[in-house]
Amino acid sequence: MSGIKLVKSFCILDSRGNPTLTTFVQTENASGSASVPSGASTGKFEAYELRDKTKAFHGRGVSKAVNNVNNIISKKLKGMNVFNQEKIDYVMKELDGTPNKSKLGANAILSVSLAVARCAANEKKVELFDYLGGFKGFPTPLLNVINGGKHAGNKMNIQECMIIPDTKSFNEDMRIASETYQELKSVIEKKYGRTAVNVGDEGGFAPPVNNVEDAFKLVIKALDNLGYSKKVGLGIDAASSEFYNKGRYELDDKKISKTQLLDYYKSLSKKYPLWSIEDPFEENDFETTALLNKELRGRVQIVGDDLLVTNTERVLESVKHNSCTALLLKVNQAGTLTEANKACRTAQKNNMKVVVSHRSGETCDNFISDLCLGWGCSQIKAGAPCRSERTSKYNRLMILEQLMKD
Ligand code: 2PG
Ligand code: MG
Repeated sequence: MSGIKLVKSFCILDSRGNPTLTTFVQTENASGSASVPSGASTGKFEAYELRDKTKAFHGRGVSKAVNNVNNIISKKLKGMNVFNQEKIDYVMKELDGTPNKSKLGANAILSVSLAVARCAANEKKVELFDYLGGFKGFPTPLLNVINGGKHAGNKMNIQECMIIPDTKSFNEDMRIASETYQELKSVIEKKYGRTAVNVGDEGGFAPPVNNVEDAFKLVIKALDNLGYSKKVGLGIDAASSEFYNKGRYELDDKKISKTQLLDYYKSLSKKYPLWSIEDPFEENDFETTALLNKELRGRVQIVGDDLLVTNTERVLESVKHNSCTALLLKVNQAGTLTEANKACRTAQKNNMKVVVSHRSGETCDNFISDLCLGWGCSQIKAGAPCRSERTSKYNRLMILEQLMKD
């Protein structure tokens, strides 16, 4: 038994310059801290992010959430065994008492939940991934190299165009990713000029492309120049709820039906080496997602993000319909480590892959890298191989792989 002595939260800024929380948990012998990320294209069914909605920080302040940790949660957790993650998460969930953590805020609760795990690992003097379940292999990275949708100022509605290097080593994957990223920069600069190599929220470029095919062509040119076309697949996050409006999808200046959108994905998968599609249809549509999955079965991974929101019931709904072959796992969609773990295990038990994911608003906290190893998740999506809040996740895994080889 190692009792919690102190729980203390602070307001810091995330990668978009918006406030978020970092929380410290202390026992007699150890301490641990964690910071929470924040999404822009958030799913309707995610746990609730508590914001002050006052003049400070344009309404995005987190002082209520910080106070909830320091004045309410901390009192309840004092003396509790830091190794009893499930009980601690349960107590916070009960203390909140709402179905979506809207009273205390999922951001407040998650910051404590993650810091408790870090403190417990430090108390045991083991690496976080060991504490979370032990090493189970390195993931394949999905790197968002061209940003669109809510994360950029261009006209591409599809939010993310990703490269998926898939060699036998994580460091080799990252070398390919880094080289491709730099080559892509030259390709974009040649075609669109110097101003087009500015980057979006996740570190990917945001050139003035009109659609995802324009983006694919740029990436394929970069891969061809380097001779990597055979080693690297493409992925998209359509984040389609963002361009869904009253039964139609407003894609590339056209209003199309779900059937037309399905045909569009099919044609993309025939023309390009497309390995993964995330949120192809809006966040309630398990059925059309299942239709697409059936049509592309085995060839293209179908990932549920806004559709599944790291929620066990929604994962089971997907299993029932056969909608997704992979769960996108974001700890802040669930609000506690225990609930995220349950969604993860449910997906894995049902033969789904799990893609551990960052948010578009991030900090340099790399908790998710350890989580990916400890929970045996086969993929990680953490943005471009650029900007420290993105590379901190990849770098942790690069170092661990190099260490394990020595
Ligand atoms: C997504 C994420 C992360 P956001 O949609 O998958 O890339 O974006 O954090 O804005 O929801
Ligand atoms: Mg997404």
